[in-house]
Amino acid sequence: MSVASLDRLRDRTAASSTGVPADDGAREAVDTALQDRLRPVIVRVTGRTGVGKSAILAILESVRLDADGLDVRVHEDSGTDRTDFDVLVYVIAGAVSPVDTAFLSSPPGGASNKTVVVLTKADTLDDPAAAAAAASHQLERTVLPVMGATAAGLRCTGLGGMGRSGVSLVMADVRAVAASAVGPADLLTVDRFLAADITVSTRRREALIECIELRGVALLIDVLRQRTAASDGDALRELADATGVDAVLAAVSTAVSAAAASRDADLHRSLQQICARHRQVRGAVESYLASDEAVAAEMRCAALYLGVPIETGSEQVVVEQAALWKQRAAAAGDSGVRRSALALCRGYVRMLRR
Ligand SMILES: Nc1nc2c(ncn2[C@@H]2O[C@H](COP(=O)(O)OP(=O)(O)O)[C@@H](O)[C@H]2O)c(=O)[nH]1
Ligand SMILES: [Mg+2]
Repeated sequence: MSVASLDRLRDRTAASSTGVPADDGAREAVDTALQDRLRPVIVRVTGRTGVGKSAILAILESVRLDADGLDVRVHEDSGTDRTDFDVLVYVIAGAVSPVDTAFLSSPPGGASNKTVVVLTKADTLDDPAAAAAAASHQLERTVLPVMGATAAGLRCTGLGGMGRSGVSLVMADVRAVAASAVGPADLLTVDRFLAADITVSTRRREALIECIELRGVALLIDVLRQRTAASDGDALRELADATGVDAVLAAVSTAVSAAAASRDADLHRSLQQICARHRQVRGAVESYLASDEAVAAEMRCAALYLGVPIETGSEQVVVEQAALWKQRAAAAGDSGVRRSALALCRGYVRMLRR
């Protein structure tokens, strides 16, 4: 949605109400609805103290989340404040606690599609996939396992790597450890690793752990030993894959896009209510709602709501889609489905006219 068409709506509303004091309310209502539409998308990272939220926050801050042109703000809190948000990333570590269950059974903003649950510190678990599956079962929603600190260490400066306290990952040291006699028994605990009799200094080994955790170091050593020709980039990419961070980013990204798209649905709903209350702005609002942009936005919201793609292609494809959604609207029992099917039908018809 371009800001220009929203500006046009604001201007038209202002023009239609100039000099009529009773219309200040209408103009303010439209302004508020537009401000709500354009405010930044808030991603709230929540969970108990010490679960590892800060690493998850660092990961989310290291990427550009697409919010259809809106700013995205990510912040962290411990679940007690009631600030408004668009997307909730709930972080757990280890076993699910009753606090987690209670929080997630009635998350503050409702709708579970706004919530992504992650099980971090996966590097400390023997079987992260099994632990995540157990947590998913308990919480009755998908729980994504992630090695938060390792992924954050890899991301802070791209794949170059930078630990929490700004220590960067020295691949030469990782290679030196891989070339040494360090064995699986030395990688069981941090103490054992630091005590191992190898040439890489203790301080340097600590820096590696600081950056990507012991498990990250162990995984990198494995990769380098198994694929001796692997470049630093290849090895780091493989470690990044093992952290599970991609699935977390994909889930958050989907939730952010959905939040951005639902802003249009909210805007259109507010505008319709404003129209019903204030006759003087009806013309301006209706002409906006009939614009190509607004019809396309409604279509995107509807496609998202119904979980279907928007088909593009030949005129015939578009005609078929328009007919199909008209039919589905007529057959729909549920009013949300009917409204969305109609929006899709209208959208396809509009595509034909362009
Ligand atoms: N092993 C491991 N430790 C982690 C991970 N994430 C965080 N930690 C550690 O857990 C502790 C609490 O982390 P922090 O992010 O500050 O927790 P917060 O209170 O939820 O923000 C710190 O000592 C972190 O180093 C992780 O993925 N793996
Ligand atoms: Mg923190």
